[in-house]
Amino acid sequence: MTAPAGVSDPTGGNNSATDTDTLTPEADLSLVKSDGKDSVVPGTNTTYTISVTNNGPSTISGAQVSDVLPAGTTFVSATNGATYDPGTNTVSFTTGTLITGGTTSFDLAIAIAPGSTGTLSNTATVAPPAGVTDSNSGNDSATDTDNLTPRADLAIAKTDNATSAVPGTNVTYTITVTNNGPSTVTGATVSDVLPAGTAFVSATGGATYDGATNTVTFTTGTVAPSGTTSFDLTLAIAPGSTGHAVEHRDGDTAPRRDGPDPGQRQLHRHGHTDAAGRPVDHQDRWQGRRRAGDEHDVHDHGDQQWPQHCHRRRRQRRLAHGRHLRVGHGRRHL
Ligand SMILES: [Ca+2]
Ligand SMILES: [Ca+2]
Ligand SMILES: [Ca+2]
Repeated sequence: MTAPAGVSDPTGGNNSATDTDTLTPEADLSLVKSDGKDSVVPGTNTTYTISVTNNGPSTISGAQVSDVLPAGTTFVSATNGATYDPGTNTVSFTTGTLITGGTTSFDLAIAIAPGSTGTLSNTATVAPPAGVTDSNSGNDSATDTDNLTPRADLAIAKTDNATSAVPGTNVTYTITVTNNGPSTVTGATVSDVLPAGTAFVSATGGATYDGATNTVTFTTGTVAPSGTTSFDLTLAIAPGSTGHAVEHRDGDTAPRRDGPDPGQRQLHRHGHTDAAGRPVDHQDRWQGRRRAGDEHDVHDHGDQQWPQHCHRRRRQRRLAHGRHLRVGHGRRHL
């Protein structure tokens, strides 16, 4: 400030003044988080996209996002420089510079434990850089919640480890349930309707027999993916049994027998394992009447995944005491 011409200012020291303000950047940061789903399957992964937006008014740089992984999950991967600290079980992400209206994001993949139940909630939170005030804290966190919907491919196999049975004796089947995942299961039920000409003797593993329905029922405990559980079922074969049964097996469908069907015996299987534990996709077996002196055809057709491929046809004559005399041709490819 300077006095007009002709005016003297006796005190020059008070003719200038400076106002200094500390700049206090202010930005409303907001965060959204979603995996785009309402339900997820235990034993699989899910991937969240976590986005931060600067709603202004100031430009910011270096906002911090943190995400503590929920119980029952494990870190798989993250993009855009986000890091995982096992010590704190936390994923951290630092934004670059965000002008007003600017957005940045990263993806976070986690694995959900196969035995998880209920819901899965995962929260991420953004905090402004040091010296920046967030004028609205109500949008700094976001939680994605999914229903956990277990899914499991159950498979069943049943074998007595024999290809023939003698009337008047007992036969013991081992019935094995396999969980091919991805989720853990508890309390799967196996039911086995006993075929005509047999009587229940015993069962292991807590399996029970209901005489009214002629059905054996077995309930599994907890079976993790790739896990198996089994029980043994012993039946008595009626001494005069000349019948036969048609047995169907398909994946995890409970074994079913139909019959007897006079004069023949059929066995039709899908998706079981052979006596050596190898998977067999398909097997058909047909036998004629099984009385001493009768001839009957046996036709086996198996597609065995590793490595056998078997096709066999033979003609046999049944002798006394359950023995067979081969009277026909046979061929077998391995
Ligand atoms: Ca905010
Ligand atoms: Ca979701
Ligand atoms: Ca199945």
